[in-house]
Amino acid sequence: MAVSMNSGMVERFFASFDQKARLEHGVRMPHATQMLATVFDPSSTNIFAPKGTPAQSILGLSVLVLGICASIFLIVAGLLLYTIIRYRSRTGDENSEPPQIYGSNQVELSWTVIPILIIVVLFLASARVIFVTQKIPKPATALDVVVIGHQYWWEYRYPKLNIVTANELHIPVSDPTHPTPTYLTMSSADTDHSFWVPRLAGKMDLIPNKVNTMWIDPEEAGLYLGQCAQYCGVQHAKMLIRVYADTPEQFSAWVAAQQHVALQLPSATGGREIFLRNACVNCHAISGTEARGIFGPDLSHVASRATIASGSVPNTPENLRAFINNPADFKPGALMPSMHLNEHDLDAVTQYLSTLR
Ligand code: HEC
Ligand SMILES: [Cu+2]
Repeated sequence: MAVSMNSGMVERFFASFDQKARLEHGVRMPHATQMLATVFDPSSTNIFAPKGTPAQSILGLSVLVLGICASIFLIVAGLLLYTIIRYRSRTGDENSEPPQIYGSNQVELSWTVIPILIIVVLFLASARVIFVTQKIPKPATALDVVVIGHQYWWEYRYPKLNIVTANELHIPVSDPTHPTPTYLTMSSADTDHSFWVPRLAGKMDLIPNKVNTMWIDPEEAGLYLGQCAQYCGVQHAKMLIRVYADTPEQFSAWVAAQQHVALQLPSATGGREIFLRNACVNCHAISGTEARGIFGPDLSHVASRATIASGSVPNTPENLRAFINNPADFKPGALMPSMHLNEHDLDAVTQYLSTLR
């Protein structure tokens, strides 16, 4: 059967890598290097380049499972190949049936006992990883973050630090000698989501009315990318995750900036008033103003984020303006309606939001 893929589809497929690489590196690379970069780039989502304890145990388990499966495949395929070649039909064969053998205790015992042993090994190895990743005591130095999944964005609350933000999770890097892991308490506002940052840990589901927990401890500062890994609606694919593992200095600077009440620059008064006059306030919160909506991302420090719309769009003034004008241009099916602002109001609101660092 022929695989039908027109050139448009191929282009769009590559364009998705292109966009990802541009977000990661801020530059546009040629397609072929990009493909390779997404496979080998340490800042991509490569499960073979773990940078945290849970991801490392999972890689260990994966290698064991892949190793066992590869050996089974080689033995079975090898025996099959041998039999096919050794007992192929030859000229001069007498076309009679070979002797029939019924029942062999040795053979039956071996194909029962060996698979059971393999399953027991796989079971014990998996159980060990589950215990290692779940049942460890939480150190006093741990940071607590509440993660709430929304169609199609992530809400992050830092209860002890009094910070609410969206889509870009900032956590401290965890030095193995003085671990500062981050404990995530996860739930959902609507449907099932799944938090998956492959280089840091396995997947954890976010389920309405149920609280799940997981922890991450990036050992190297930098940006770790992830993706909602549970189909949650039309824009599930653009529900991306960005985890920034900050050095202690970067992290305290970020915390201090986020704890400030949103800026009220005199130059942005016009845009602020338009924002507060519109239905934006029903869905968005901006600290220090009457805007207290919780249906959409907190915008108090939206300009401090590198991306908008859950990691799917670089946060430039042009993109911000175009997104406010019609979110569906970027995320068809996103739960923010087009607000039909006129050109003047659009410019003013964009200018205001761009000051919210
Ligand atoms: C009905 C609720 C609703 C209204 C009204 C609304 N928004 Fe939104 N907004 C959302 C939701 C939901 C998202 C998240 C979209 C996504 O990423 O899937 C969002 C995302 C955004 C973002 C991107 C934030 C980020 O960090 O990704 C900006 C900026 C924004 N809205 C500005 C506005 C402005 C300005 C107005 C008023 C003109 C407005 N919104 C009105 C619900 C709303
Ligand atoms: Cu989701």
